[in-house]
Amino acid sequence: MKTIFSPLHAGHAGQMELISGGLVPGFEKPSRAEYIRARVEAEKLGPILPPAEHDIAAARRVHAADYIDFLPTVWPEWEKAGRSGSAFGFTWPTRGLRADVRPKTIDALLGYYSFDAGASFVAGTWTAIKSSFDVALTAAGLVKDGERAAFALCRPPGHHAGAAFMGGYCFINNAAVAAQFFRDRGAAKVSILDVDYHHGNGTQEIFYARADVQVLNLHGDPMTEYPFFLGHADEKGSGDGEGFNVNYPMPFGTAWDGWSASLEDACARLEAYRPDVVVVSLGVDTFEKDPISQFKLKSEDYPKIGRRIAKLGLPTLFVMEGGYAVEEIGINAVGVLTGFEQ
Ligand code: Q9C
Ligand code: ZN
Repeated sequence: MKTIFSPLHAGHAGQMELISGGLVPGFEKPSRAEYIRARVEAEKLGPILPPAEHDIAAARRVHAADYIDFLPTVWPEWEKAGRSGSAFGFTWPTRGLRADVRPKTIDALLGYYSFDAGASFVAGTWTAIKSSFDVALTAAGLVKDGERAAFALCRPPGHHAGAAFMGGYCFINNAAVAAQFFRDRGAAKVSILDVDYHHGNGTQEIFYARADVQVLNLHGDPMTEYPFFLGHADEKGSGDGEGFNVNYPMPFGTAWDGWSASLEDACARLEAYRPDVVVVSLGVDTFEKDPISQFKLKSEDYPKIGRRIAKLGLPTLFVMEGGYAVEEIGINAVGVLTGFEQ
């Protein structure tokens, strides 16, 4: 299959994140995408092509217009305020506070448009976000035009970004944008299968009240795992969307046996839904050596994931999400793709 990749991701570098009592260099770093790109080449998965530029209007189909307009202003406003380092918020409108009044300073706006301090900006961040969006839409275009599958090597990732919030290393929800792109170009139904270790809270929020996009999420139980405040099994969709959101929270230590049982159930739900196309939010932070995760999948498990997804027999877009054991991220992500092609 073809891989779409942009070198512009590399400008999103050196950003800091808040974790375990300190400010540390972000785990979501450029080498992640470079390891994957190198492995695509080594495994001869197929050609690696640059993205075509797409109108940002496609992002407004799933995100609030004011949120999308805000993103390119962050770094310039941060510099105007005399700041350097990483731009992130430190105050959030939680229960009992006013989330309905849009504030006016950069510090307040960063809090207003995020749910954590995990999506910080540096000088090259907006360019990288836009390139990741272009990567997703270019790969989606290949699948729309008849390719069996394509790989959007997105960086930064997207599944924690909601209609009007960023967080968890995510700014624009690339998988959601791609799903909407398929809907806008003739697909009646789309399924998003999110296999990243963390719950895709942004994807769930975007499609929660919709029946035309089924969202299936396999992840660490939010009772004890980030992003904590969404992803429980009783979240099944609302209104028209009732029954079209499915969560599979799993405990720390889950290995292939438990994880693949959830995958099997999710695939059965997906087959019953009969979508025209599948978008896979492909995170490989389920890996046993991932530095921020608690599942126990092994490198030999990833091709099995790909084979099971291939058995669905549907056009498939793979969108890169998380995965932080940089040595093995390429082996595991490309393992899913080569397994799919077997
Ligand atoms: N102790 C993605 O995989 N920090 N985002 C978690 C865990 C944020 C993950 C801290 C993790 C975000 C796309
Ligand atoms: Zn993740």
